[in-house]
Amino acid sequence: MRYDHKVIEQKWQKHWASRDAYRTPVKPQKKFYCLDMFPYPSGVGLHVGHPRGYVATDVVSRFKRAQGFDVLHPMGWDSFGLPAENYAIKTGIHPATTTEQSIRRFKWQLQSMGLSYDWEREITTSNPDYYRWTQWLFLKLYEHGLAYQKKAPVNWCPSCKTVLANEQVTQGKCERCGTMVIQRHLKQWFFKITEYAEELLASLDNLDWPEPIKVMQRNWIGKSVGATIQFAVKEHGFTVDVFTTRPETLYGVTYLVLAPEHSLVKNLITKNQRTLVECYQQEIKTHSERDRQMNAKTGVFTGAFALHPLTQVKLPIWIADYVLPHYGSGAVMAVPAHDKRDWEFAQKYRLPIKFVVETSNEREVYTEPGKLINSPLWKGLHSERDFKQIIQTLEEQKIGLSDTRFRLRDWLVSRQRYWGTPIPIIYCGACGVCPVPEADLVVGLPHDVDFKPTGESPLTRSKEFQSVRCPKCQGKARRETDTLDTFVDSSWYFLRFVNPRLAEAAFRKSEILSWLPADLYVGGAEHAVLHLLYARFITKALDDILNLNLREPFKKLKNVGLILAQDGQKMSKSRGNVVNPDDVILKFGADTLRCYEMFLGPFEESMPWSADSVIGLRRWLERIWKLQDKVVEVGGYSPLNVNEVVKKVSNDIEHFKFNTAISELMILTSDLKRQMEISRQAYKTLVILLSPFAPHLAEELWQSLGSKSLIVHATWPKISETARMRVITLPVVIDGKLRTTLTLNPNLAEEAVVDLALKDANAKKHLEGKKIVRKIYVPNKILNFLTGKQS
Ligand code: ANZ
Ligand code: ZN
Repeated sequence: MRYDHKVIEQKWQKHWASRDAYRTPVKPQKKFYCLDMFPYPSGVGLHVGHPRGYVATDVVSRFKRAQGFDVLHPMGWDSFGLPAENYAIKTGIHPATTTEQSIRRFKWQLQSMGLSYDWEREITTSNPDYYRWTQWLFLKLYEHGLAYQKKAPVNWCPSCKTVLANEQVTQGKCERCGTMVIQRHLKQWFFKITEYAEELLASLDNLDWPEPIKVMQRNWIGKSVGATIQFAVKEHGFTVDVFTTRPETLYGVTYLVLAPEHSLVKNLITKNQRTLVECYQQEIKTHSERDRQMNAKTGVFTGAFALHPLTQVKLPIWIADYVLPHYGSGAVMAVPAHDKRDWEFAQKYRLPIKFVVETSNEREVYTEPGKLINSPLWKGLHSERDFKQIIQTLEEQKIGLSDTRFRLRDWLVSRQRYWGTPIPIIYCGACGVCPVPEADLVVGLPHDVDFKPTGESPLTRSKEFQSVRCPKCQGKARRETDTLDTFVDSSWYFLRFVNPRLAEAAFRKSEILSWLPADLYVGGAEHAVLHLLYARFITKALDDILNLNLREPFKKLKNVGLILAQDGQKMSKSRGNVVNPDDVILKFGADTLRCYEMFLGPFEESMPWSADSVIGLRRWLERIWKLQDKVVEVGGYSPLNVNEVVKKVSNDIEHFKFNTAISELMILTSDLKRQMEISRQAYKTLVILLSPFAPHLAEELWQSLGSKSLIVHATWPKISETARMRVITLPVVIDGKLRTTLTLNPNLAEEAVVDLALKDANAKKHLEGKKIVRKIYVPNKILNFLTGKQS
């Protein structure tokens, strides 16, 4: 019989579905929540890179089920977002239509890989029964002061008349038309993630996450410990606060710099400098924050001076692009001798430079720690070691306070877009900003809307959507027309999987802990910061609001490496190097695709696709298929090290070393292939170890071995149990020389033992052309042959 993957795979996929083989247990005893980052269902379908992570979580899910865990392994669709909307703008096809088609295609592709998702729990973020609860989440945050409105700069293309996401701005220009993008200030909604900055940072330490991801999150949160120091501006009678991480360099300050947007600037400028300063402020408005940090520094003098708090020296106050308005206090004490940016700026505008940390070369900026000099208050102190003491003196002298700042900003969640969750807010002329009452949810996204970009939210063009009664006074009011960032949709979906069909709440509080935190979360490293940080924040916020007893959503995180094209490039439609999983499945089968993707190399590394290796994996599965014919009911070869193999494969799966798990199984396969007869038990072990990787083939073989139940419900071999499998190693000696060993059942009869020995390849070689004149068999000890010349 031929290994016909098409027949086998379709047969078992149907069978598993009809038997609900992957239904999640309702009341888990020993839970394992195995989660994939749910995909955005794009129009082009999956390429072979996508399933790598999905196959890995599938292998782990099957392995855990076999080990007796109750597994939650769900899948869903992150289906709101820009690509569908942009496609709709281009083609006129409604995003709801394209989204539905894409989901159907994605789902079909995933199902054809035999992934063991519980499809009963499928969720779609663009469905009202999901986004109703995203709106509920917004209301909860609003109610607890964690959602608020303020004016914020947005990227604005004056030609397209639209707001652009940062990703749509390249080198300051609009991605579509090339016009220079400007910054406009619009009222926007924010989530107060900064309130959780300290905890988001601190609890990273206890997570089983890849270190590079933790480092990226730490940098993104960007905690800086230092001091805020006050500088008096005598003639105006106020002070300028500056935040510094190097308070010990205070004696080296030679000027101050404010962000051009700083609110004090207008009070500071002298008559002579007014025009210059105002022109500069206008110019800066067109520069993005990134440009301001990258490009050569520019600035202008305000005409005003501040007093040095220790020396009373007059310090000129400048404004410059390199000082950002939303970090620290938006003002800097410049120490050109010890800060690179200040050094460049001082060189350019001929400002004084004063060294206060000892260096051997005062012609260059010195940013390292060292002994303090020219600092009367801190004679002989060290800039780093005596940091605390230095801040203490500042506090005693009442010129500064110990201070900690974070780089993290609040999360801007409103979008002037159509294809997203409507923000559940109503504006009333009399009552102001009113949250939609929970009972009035869902605020449905209207279908017939002109979503052409004009800069306004498309929903403003739906009068029907906008006009509403005020929930407080019943007067005429209007709805918020912005929609939520899709990262809000994905910031809580892992909670919805617990009760995905629940109609009266987002989840049942009492059931959250029966599954969460997710024991394993797998996805691409591109989500290192935003998604993972938002999900952590929302979990903490919901815990504070609802007492969920859950501080972190994902216990263990693994990042899947990319699959590159055969040429080593990224797979992309435009390069024409995309390998489609459907083709591979058609030709070689889903099991081959799955095994190949797991065998490819270390899970977290990028690897090029190799068509040849795919064939190699297919051949391996064929060899396993053919081994069926060698299985005997009684006796037969049983490898001695089978216990070791079980141990190794289990360990490798546990540690995401799928490639070495498979090579271990390949070695076992070769070992079995060398034998004439193999024991049923040995073959069964191979089949079950294979089953997480190649479930269809394993199920087929399992059934042909006469099993009554499904392999997907079978128990993983226990390591101790296989150790007790009674086998012995019997040395075979030919003419006084050890020529081979046999692994066999100790109860085998003498004829059977001799028979096995005569079929052994090594023994055969040494008996070739010879006549056996005597054989001595000592049961369980030795088999001896003496030969004579063949006559
Ligand atoms: C004096 C000084 C001396 C500084 C020195 C550095 C080195 P991090 O570590 O990123 O927190 N700074 C403060 N607010 C700023 C703003 N709004 N825009 C741009 N720069 C700002 O950096 C903190 C340092 O960045 C602060 O310490 C301040 O310069 C500058 F030898 O103060 B420092
Ligand atoms: Zn009202």
